[in-house]
Amino acid sequence: MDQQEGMGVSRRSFVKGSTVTALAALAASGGAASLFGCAPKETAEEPGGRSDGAVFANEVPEEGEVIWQSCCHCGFVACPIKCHVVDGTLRWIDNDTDGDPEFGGISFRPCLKARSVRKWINSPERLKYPMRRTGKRGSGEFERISWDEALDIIAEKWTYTLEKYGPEAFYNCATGTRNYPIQRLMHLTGGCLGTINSESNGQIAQTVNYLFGMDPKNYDCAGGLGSHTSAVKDADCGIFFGCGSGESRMCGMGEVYEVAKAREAGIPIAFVDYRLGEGSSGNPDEWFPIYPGTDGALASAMAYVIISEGKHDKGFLDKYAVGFDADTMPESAPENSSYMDYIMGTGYDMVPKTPQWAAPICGLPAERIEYLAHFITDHETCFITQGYGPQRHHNGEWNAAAIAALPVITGNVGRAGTSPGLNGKGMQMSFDGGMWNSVPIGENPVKKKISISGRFNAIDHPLEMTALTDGITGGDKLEVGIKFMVLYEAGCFANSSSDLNWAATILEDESKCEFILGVDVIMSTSLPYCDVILPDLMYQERMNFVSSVTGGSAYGFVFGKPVQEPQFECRLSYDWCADLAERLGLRDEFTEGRTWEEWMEIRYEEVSRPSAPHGNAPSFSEGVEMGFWRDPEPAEPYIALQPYIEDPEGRARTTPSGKIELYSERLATIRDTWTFHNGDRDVVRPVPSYFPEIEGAEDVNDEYPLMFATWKAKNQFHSRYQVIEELQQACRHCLWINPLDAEPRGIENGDMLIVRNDRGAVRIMARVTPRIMPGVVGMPHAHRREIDGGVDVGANANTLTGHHWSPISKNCPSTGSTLVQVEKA
Ligand SMILES: Nc1nc2c(c(=O)[nH]1)N[C@H]1C(S)=C(S)[C@@H](COP(=O)(O)OP(=O)(O)OC[C@H]3O[C@@H](n4cnc5c(=O)[nH]c(N)nc54)[C@H](O)[C@@H]3O)O[C@H]1N2
Ligand SMILES: Nc1nc2c(c(=O)[nH]1)N[C@H]1C(S)=C(S)[C@@H](COP(=O)(O)OP(=O)(O)OC[C@H]3O[C@@H](n4cnc5c(=O)[nH]c(N)nc54)[C@H](O)[C@@H]3O)O[C@H]1N2
Ligand SMILES: [Mo]
Repeated sequence: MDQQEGMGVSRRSFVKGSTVTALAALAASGGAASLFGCAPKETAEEPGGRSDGAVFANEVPEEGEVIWQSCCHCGFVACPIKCHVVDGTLRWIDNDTDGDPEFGGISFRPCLKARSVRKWINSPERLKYPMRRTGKRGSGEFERISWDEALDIIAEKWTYTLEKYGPEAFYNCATGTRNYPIQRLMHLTGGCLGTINSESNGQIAQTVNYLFGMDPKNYDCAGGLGSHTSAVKDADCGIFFGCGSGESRMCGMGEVYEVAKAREAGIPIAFVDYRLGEGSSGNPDEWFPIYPGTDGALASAMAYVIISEGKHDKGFLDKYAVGFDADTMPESAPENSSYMDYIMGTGYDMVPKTPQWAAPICGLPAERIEYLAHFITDHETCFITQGYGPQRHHNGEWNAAAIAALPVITGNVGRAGTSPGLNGKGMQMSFDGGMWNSVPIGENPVKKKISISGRFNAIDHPLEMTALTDGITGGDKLEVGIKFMVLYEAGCFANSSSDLNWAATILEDESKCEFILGVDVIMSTSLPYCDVILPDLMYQERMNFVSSVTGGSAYGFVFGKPVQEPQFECRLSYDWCADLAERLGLRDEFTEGRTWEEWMEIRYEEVSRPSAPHGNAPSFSEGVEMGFWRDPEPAEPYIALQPYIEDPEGRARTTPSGKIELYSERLATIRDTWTFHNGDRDVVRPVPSYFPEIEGAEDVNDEYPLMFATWKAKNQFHSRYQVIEELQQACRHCLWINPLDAEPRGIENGDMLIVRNDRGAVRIMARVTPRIMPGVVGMPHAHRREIDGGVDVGANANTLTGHHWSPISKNCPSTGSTLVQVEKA
């Protein structure tokens, strides 16, 4: 595939723009360096492609200077990479080859993405200069400006917005953590509208809150995190619901390794997913396919089998939980409203949740549902966990809760070999709001927060948004919409949002969000909607201290030093934020007289070093000298809720009852007081249960007969690494479709398809495979959106996904809750 074609953002639309065309022509004539990747590469590759310093497999590479860095990408995983720098350029990347025998001699092995980051850092696609938009929003027409000009514009818009609309009009649209320098500056000028939940785990975080109680300090449940996956080694069996760790935690010492070790030791493991992904290493015997969004039905039916056979752990439930049956109901609860009433059909909808009830809903035969229930009860200890797939749905809170109820009713909680049905994680040390360190962001004077999926709503119709309708926290309603938005390392308009054609109409209207600043490293799909663009350094080009390593049982710290000097006019964001702070009269308050490196040291010594479990972490200066420090003492896996199980009074949960709440009075209040967007399709119950998602298994129809779902591709991290052509070739962006669905449509492997619904259409290649259930089609998310004749020929999944908020967290489903039709292009 031609790289120019593949990377297209908008290469086509950029080149249309007159300014850019002129600049591209200039660059082509050899006159000027290109602004970004729309113009030929400065140093053209020679035939054989070696001018960029590539090291070939059979060459003995020049050692150069070794600088440790980390990949920093897979969520709670950050693989160390050993960078070899020759003549000031990152030339090749090695992994940690000093594997400690304690860890079976296996090193911290990064996947191919991390090892090829050289191609990204040195990519001609990199943003090079600050730019100002010259055409309409979305047109992709920009002109180069100086840093001074860019910062002057930003400062002027900042002051204007603050004076005209106040701090609530500011919004930092960043994925996951927001511990960025720009956030600190916003807090210093009066604050900004905040965000609750994340696109990663917003729904399960709410489930955890109501079921187990958030424990922000101890963090054992915050964000939907269960025990370390390595705890599976002490289990007799395991069930993984929608865990894509074979793709999403690929590190050599990560979760995949932990699961593989457990299997080698003979621990049987079942995977529940609508597709046979790498998580189950392609072993179909362990695959339990169910329709997307129906985990709640499956788990409820498993609970029915367990309870009707008397295999639930009544002693555990009476001691540690409320609401399982009439014996532990809170006073406010009406009769017949326990979890058991829901499951046995003696309350709520009066339907017994038998395997026969669930089978047609989730598509798994009743015998297989019984098998899974017995799989838990026939074993002494079952490690029950879920990835983030099941919860990223319109009914996601309920899928997550119904799964998490299974370990609770069987007493598989808080002891060796268990996880409370929540997402696993790897060893890591305290990270204070982000896995990599940054400056402290301080307190946000604005207390109001919107759900992360509410940002387009808060641009479009903010004054309609209230606490009881839209889950605003920290206030009753919004007073003003988002007027000044920063997309800092955020694919806000592509990956982390849904229904992009709708979102585009909102961003195109300049009277709504008046100023959008984009800070990125390449021309992402979102940047054409920005008014000013700033080129950032990549992680590996800055001091980058990371306190989490593999996702498995091994861990350490990477004290990354910049591998290269900044290229072109790319700048460290802390530095330009300080210059911006100066224009706003706040330089000293912003920097407190410190450099970025000094902040790193302070944050390490104050926050991270003390959190190392064996108290043996090196000092910052020692660490920088070493580059990479691993804890020589192997750590025992962390078991979620263990403190509570061992000391239920002393370490009570943060729920109102202090216990695990299978019946939640707080949820009953939400049900009774909130107004829901989706009428009776938005169900809130005080007990873990199932309800059908919008555009889910129960809504398929003649027009849109296929469920559409998405996952994380192993060759990219969301949209990141897409600039590396080889990774894209190794794992093509395809629509998985079962032969039973392909055949009647005349579709064969490799055919180009159109996937469409009322929201949009994408063009993508067919991958006909029995590894996806009939009735479901799917593809990795986060490909570049590129509209051509009304069709997204880049095939970004979110051109198709619906903006159906889940009832409690008001998060968008994005992973599923979408129906489509598929035809040959
Ligand atoms: N290679 C790579 N790794 C990544 C990322 C990446 O983009 N690329 N992203 C990182 C980030 S930010 C995150 S949040 C994590 C997420 O990592 P995971 O928790 O693994 O999340 P997903 O891949 O979204 O979904 C996991 C699995 O759930 C399945 N699934 C989807 N819907 C359902 C459902 O309703 N029921 C069931 N049973 N299964 C379902 C999907 O097919 C997928 O196999 O990954 C991180 N790691
Ligand atoms: N359909 C569907 N949608 C989903 C999901 C799904 O499973 N399915 N998953 C959701 C999840 S879990 C997540 S976390 C979101 C992720 O969504 P995003 O966070 O929007 O995805 P990324 O592609 O990681 O985008 C971040 C941007 O950061 C830029 N970037 C990379 N490195 C740097 C850097 O060093 N500095 C700066 N300034 N910028 C940088 C990238 O070029 C990119 O434009 O997507 C969500 N959306
Ligand atoms: Mo995520």
